[in-house]
Amino acid sequence: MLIRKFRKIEKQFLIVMKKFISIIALCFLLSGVNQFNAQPTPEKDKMAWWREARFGMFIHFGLYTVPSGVYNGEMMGRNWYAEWIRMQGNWPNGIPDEEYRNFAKQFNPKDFNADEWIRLAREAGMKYFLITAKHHDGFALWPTKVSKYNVVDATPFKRDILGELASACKKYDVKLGFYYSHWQDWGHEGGAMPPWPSKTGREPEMPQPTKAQFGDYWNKICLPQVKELIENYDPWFFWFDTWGKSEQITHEKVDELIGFVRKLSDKCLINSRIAFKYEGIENKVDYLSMMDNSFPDGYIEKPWETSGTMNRSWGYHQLDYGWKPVGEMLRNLVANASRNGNYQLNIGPMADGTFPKPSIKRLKEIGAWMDINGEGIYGAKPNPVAEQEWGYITAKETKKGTKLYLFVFDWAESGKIKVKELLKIPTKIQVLETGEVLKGTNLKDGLEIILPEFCPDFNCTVITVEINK
Ligand code: FHN
Repeated sequence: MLIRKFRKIEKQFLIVMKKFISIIALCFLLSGVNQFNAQPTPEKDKMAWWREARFGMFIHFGLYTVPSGVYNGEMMGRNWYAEWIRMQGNWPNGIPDEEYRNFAKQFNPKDFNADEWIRLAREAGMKYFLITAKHHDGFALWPTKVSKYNVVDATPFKRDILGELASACKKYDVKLGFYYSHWQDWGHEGGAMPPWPSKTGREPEMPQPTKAQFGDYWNKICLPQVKELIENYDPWFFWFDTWGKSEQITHEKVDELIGFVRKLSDKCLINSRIAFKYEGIENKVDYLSMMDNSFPDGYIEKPWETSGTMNRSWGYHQLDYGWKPVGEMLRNLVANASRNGNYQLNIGPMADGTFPKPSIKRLKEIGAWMDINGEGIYGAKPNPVAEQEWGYITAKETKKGTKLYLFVFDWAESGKIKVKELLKIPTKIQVLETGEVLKGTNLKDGLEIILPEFCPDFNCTVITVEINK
């Protein structure tokens, strides 16, 4: 009797142990044991789509689009940011407020077609779309109920631009997000003004609102507008914009705004530029925003992005001919992806509502490249080996092991490249675009690959390296 009881207990113990061992084994497998999958990230969080996407479109569109960088025949001063013409046109005094507001009467982008904008973004391989719902000038691209300074009430256009874009985003499965200037607002009483004087010391001092005035603006304009944007359009993310020392955006205000968004939406992401020089902000927001056109030179663990211009201005500037070559923008995208970051490429649509031709051309070229090579970008993990001289690397886990994507930007005259620190033996090396199979040799400090005789793409040729577990 006693023996039978003991056997039963022993059997149960063995079952429990077996289960325990298989759970441990599974954990071990999932945690990854080789060089490439050492840090798997559970992607069941609200950041999953954002990490997967890697590439988005940024749009600066508003009243500043009417003068497009030129006021009374004079190009605006100080810098190329055409959305700053209210302050930098009529240099160094800025355009008188009343005159600037009058641009609303001319704001009539008759050829605006939300479907076309989003289709162009989609065809360029962009998975999300970010637009200036309200920039520093305070003008809103939707019929906000808390101010008449908006596209429906103040312009002959009278269409809810954000509403139309929200529908197009749904149609093309592109995630919508809003830029919202919560700090500077030159169009509403109590909104902060630029923190002049700056380095040049030439600019006139801007009178700043008192704490009470800013508090009033915050409660009557900023918070209600953020609420409207969430309730009307259900955005996937916000891109707030603080970039300098601000007396107004205190830590309390930042915390309040973060809490406010979190309460209204459980999916809406928040970027780090909601604050400036706020220690620990990375633990309160969802992703980090670099400064304009800033590209870090290494891996960053927290999800991050760089917003970059296609020429020098964000808003359309009729005299900005400094269009970047496609290769440069591809390099930005790929470098960021290989270092765990996203890239948000800006377009400044023109006053008629269409994209400038040089930007359409570039979007199409990028799209053609992404059609073939995008598999090494979307959902790819950052570079698991060393940084390389000739380009960048991303990685994907496959059933058999790992697939590395080598983005070769600098085509070596020697006809070969070395993948430093890659010591695994590859099962296949291939050019992604042409399918050409390449030869590789394992050296003691890396894998040497013989490049194809003809370079398939001088912007960036992608080579895949498959490695079994
Ligand atoms: O002042 C703005 C500028 O106009 C533009 O919107 C950029 C985009 O990153 N953000 C601010 C400057 O960093």
